[in-house]
Amino acid sequence: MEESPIYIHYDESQVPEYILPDPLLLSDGTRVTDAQTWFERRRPEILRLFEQHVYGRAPGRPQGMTFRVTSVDEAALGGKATRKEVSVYFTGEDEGPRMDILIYLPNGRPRPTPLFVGLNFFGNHTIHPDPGITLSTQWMPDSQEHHVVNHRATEASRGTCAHNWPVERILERGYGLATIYYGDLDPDFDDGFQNGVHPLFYRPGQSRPDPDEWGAIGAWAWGLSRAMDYFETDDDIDHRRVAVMGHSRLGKTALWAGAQDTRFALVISNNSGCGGAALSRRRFGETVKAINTVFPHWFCENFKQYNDREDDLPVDQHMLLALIAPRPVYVASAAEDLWADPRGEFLSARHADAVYRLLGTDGLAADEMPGLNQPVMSTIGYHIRPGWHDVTEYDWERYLDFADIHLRGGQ
Ligand code: GTR
Repeated sequence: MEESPIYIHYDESQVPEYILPDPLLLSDGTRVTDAQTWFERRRPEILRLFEQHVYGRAPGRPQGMTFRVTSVDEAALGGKATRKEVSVYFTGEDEGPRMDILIYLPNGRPRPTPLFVGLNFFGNHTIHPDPGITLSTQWMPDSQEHHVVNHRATEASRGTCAHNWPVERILERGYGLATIYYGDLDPDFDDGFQNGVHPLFYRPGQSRPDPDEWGAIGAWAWGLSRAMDYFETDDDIDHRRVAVMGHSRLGKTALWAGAQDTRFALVISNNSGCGGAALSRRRFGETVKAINTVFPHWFCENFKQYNDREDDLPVDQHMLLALIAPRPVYVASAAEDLWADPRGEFLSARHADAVYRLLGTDGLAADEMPGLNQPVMSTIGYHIRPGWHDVTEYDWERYLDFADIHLRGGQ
């Protein structure tokens, strides 16, 4: 089949007219007017549609999964924190795939502690120069900036992502932080799903996921739920007040994790763009076809049917945010990150508002896109800041403010 070229526009006047699917209309045409119908009928319907057409179905918690606390230092970061490392053995066997969770908890604060959890791009040892963090031995993409040589981290990799993770500040404000290298779940390249966690769940004779089964984003999100399984067992962590956060592809992942797993009390999308918070039908910046071409392993196989056919999707990304309702969700954009379509991210939040209001919250307290650095702190939060695609100090300060309001009732 002749492939049409990938068409990208950054021009608001090029946004086609589109009609969004209505989150409050059941597939049989009935209007949803009460919370019970939302939770019992419409929410499950939308969840299935995202599984079938976008991210793929994921398995649940594997039987036999075990946790092992591999290190604890109660005087980490000059006494400010307790640092723990926990290995999650998905099959219960040491040789099988596992993920390693790094956790910092603030000392001198009441336990159990509310917590942020997020996947990281280059290994747990990159989020802080703390020499006590175990260096990842996993495959990762070669990188001069992160001192990854022959696909392995080196001692020089330590702390190379610290600017994205203000650990001391998070602790100071009374929160813990947990993080996991996303490559522990599935290394981020297209290998036909032979490595990572997918093969653990193949039926006899199956060698890659079915068209409606999970891709890489599904596996990364699944890992966040497995981390939550651990948090539920740790008396130092308040598993009822866990915020899941992610940037970019990991922002898409945080949204999908929060949409599926209602144990996450709050969800944060930093510059998640296409397949994250941004509306696909706008085709602004990165499009469905562009993302499926460059990253053929991120979504389920069925999603490729919507290349250049966004209007045929039975969902759009405002419905992903709606799945999180009534739990607080924060969408953050960056003004120069046009690839991620800031306006499309805002409009998604706008169009999720009806569901949030139906469920008795204040939804999104902004009809129009706010100006730069004017955060909206309603149950749906939103900001756009100046600058590029990145997680900055400004972003984190807003997430901490948002968590203070919605996880600790303003404290
Ligand atoms: C880009 C991709 C985006 C975003 C980003 C990232 O190349 O097109 O969808 O996920 O990567 O994760 O940094």
